[in-house]
Amino acid sequence: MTSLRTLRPLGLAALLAWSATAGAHAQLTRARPPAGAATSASPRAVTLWFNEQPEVDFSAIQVLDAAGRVVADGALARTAKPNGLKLALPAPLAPGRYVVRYRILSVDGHIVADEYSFDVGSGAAP
Ligand SMILES: [Cu+2]
Repeated sequence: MTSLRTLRPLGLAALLAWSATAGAHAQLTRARPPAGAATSASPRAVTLWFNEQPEVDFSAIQVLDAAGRVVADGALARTAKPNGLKLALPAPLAPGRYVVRYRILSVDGHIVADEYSFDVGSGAAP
């Protein structure tokens, strides 16, 4: 990325104004497992893709069980495909409902946070 110091003040202001009006926050475009999914077996990882590359060092993904306990929360890896972040699960997930909670830093400096749920095991209690 071009150093901000090389931008003249007017250019920087214009850039920031453009970012604001363009709504340049990162947005979730794809997830595995996806929101609302019912997987027959535990996934090995949770992977989220965005419309731009999040700052991996300033982003977090957590997986919580139905009781709200954090079952996965660790270092993220970039995916081979662009704009993805991957959280490996330390152990297989028992059948049940899980929440994926994420908080990522967009390249425009804004924090984007959201969550969704998925089920492991067919016939998981709602
Ligand atoms: Cu933004």
